[in-house]
Amino acid sequence: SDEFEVETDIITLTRFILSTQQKVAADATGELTLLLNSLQFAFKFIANNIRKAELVNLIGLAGASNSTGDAQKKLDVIGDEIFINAMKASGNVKVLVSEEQEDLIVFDGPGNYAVVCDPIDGSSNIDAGVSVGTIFGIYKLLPGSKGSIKDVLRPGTEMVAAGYTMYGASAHLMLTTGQGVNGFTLDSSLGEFILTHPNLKIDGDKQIYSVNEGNTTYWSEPVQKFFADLKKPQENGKPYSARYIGSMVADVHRTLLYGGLFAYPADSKSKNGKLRILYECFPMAFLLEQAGGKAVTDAGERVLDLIPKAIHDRSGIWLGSEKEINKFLKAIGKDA
Ligand code: AHM
Ligand code: MG
Repeated sequence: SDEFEVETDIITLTRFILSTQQKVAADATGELTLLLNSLQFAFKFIANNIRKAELVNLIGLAGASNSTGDAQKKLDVIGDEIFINAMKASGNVKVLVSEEQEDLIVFDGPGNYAVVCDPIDGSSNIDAGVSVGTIFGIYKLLPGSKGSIKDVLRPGTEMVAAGYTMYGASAHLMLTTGQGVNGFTLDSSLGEFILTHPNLKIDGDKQIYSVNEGNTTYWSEPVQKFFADLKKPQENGKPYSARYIGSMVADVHRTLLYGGLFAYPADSKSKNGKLRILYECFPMAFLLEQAGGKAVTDAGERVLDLIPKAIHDRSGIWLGSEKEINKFLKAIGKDA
């Protein structure tokens, strides 16, 4: 009621999914709804562990060990286990690809979906308290499939849903099922993700670039020139601002909210780029496009059109507002 300034009709993720379910053609059976529900449990569980981990690490640094003297499990291992267990328990996932697992996992039991994920992306940042996140994408199994690698070695255009959860001051979930992007924030006291960014569209007018400039010497000449030019005064008389967190989720999150461009190009050191096609590039490209932006490869091809040959394949990636990506396309001589 207004009297107490309390919003009493909030839209939780569960409510949102249930109310949009009918509109998602890929989810005529409601199975995707159940799967998204299992996913949100994994996100809450990981968020909870990340919050605790910082303290556990600090205690560890002070020379204490836990009661049994065991070394604490690393957070990427915990995140991976949480994710695998949640997907297995959902009963709707047949195939799982995780950055932490060399091979894909095919679960016994039922399931019509394949999930690809990076359970804790940016984990090298974690001890400094910098945001990390879980990136995920979902495919429906191919017709008649009992679950195989073919279900995931497909173009990103065939994903039915994708997104990420960023574990920052609060946990933020950005989700697309192909009908725009919706953002949710975890209210820890309620234990619910609340719709906070409905139908999010990327801002096209911010001059921000986000790239690891420490790699400049490894970049191709056009890439070096492209970024050098952003540092010169632009039409508005000002050069671009540089922002690089080094956690893809956090850098993409800022790009979605503030605009600009994020890139991890291939270079002479990482010949195929660094970021993984299936569970890093595809979900982010899907989100960006659904928010009105673009995501392309170093050659200027649409990222979602790539077809990975192996589950951990990599690609160079450029993503951001349409305006920024068109600028890059122009710079490499490709028509937007
Ligand atoms: P990870 O999956 O091993 O954590 O690596 C991926 C991360 C991304 O989050 C980030 O965009 C990139 O690596 C940063 O790499 P670099 O340190 O080379 O700039
Ligand atoms: Mg990663």
